[in-house]
Amino acid sequence: MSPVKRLATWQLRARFAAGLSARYAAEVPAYTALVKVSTQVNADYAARHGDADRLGSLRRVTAERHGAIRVGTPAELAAVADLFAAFGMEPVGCYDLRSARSPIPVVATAFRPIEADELARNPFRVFTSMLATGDSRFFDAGLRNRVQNFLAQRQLFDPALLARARVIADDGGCDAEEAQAFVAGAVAAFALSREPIDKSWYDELSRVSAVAADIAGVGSTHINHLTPRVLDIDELYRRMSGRGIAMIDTIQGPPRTAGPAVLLRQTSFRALAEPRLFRCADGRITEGSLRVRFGEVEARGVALTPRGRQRYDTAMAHADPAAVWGDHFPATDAELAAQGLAYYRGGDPSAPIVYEDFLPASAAGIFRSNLDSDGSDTRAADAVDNCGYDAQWLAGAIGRDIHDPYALYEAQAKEAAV
Ligand code: OOG
Ligand code: NI
Repeated sequence: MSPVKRLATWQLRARFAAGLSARYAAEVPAYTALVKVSTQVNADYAARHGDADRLGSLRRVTAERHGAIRVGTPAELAAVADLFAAFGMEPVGCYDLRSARSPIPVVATAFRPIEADELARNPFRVFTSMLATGDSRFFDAGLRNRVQNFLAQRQLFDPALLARARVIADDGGCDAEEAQAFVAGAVAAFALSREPIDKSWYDELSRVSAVAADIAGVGSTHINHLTPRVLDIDELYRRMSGRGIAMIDTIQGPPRTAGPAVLLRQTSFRALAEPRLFRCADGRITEGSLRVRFGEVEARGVALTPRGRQRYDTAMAHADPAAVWGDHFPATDAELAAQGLAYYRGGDPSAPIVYEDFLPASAAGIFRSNLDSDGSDTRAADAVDNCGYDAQWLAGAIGRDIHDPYALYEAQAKEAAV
């Protein structure tokens, strides 16, 4: 008997990311253009820069994606955690987007691999937001009840898929012949639903917040964007604009500077409205459209220490961060390392540790720039938070540790440079 071929979780993760990408490409044409332009930008950059792989191999960067999903309850988030564990993706960090300058009623974490070798094999990550139904600045008691009842009745994942995921996570992989059905089931769970949407319910939630409607106005969750990584995001922005694709006004995150790239820069564009079915109050089904999916691209730099992050926040609080950047950041990796501002493997300035996480201000900006309407969310800006969502709460709610990103970078920095 020939030995059964086994696939490790990282191989399942790579297939999962590729499967989601293939499906998204089939459904969102602008994504196909984005991936094509990103691949060209990366190849051109690598041809011109001998050190193009200082932030990861070209193979890793070209395959690299992050996705985003949104769920409604701690139970749904726990189910997501079970599913993603089968792909070697664990929750890292807590992002409270209610405290953004223009608040969004979600708290979020990012599921991703946490070990350096796992990241190098395939770094697929998914920014996962949960609706903050406990926040009375957005949801009064009556609406909260109705939202929670609605959410309690839906099922985002087939229980058999989750059961399978738990076994795979425990075993660290599965047989190749099982893998295909498992990955296909996971990919299908994040497809945009064709089920008719209850129009009056969706509209009512939209008046509270477009995010609330996107999460709790429908019966399923979906990947709302899938983001390739580029080595030169300014060039990508120019080329996409040149193709007539209207990008948002800015590149979010740190400004372009002459020194080492830090953290994460991102920009996005709105996808086209897609046809959807609606069920009206009289039971009639009508055809309408919603714009819920979009395109985004990112460039990653070195991870900053808490000290570096403080400098970053100070620079970003300035009206023109690029103008004051040099007051806060030195111009070389050697100085960033010497001043303890950024992480390097074994302290070696030629071995930057890539920032693998997200930025709350950019995330909130991306949410906002891609939602129809939505003045109403700003109501939370000046009211007091009363419901105590934080990393500890989130960990308790899903029954798993939420990794502290700084602890992960510290651990990598202690490893010897290779
Ligand atoms: C998530 C937005 C956050 C990012 O790249 O910062 C995000 C969402 O729109 O659901 O993906
Ligand atoms: Ni994103």
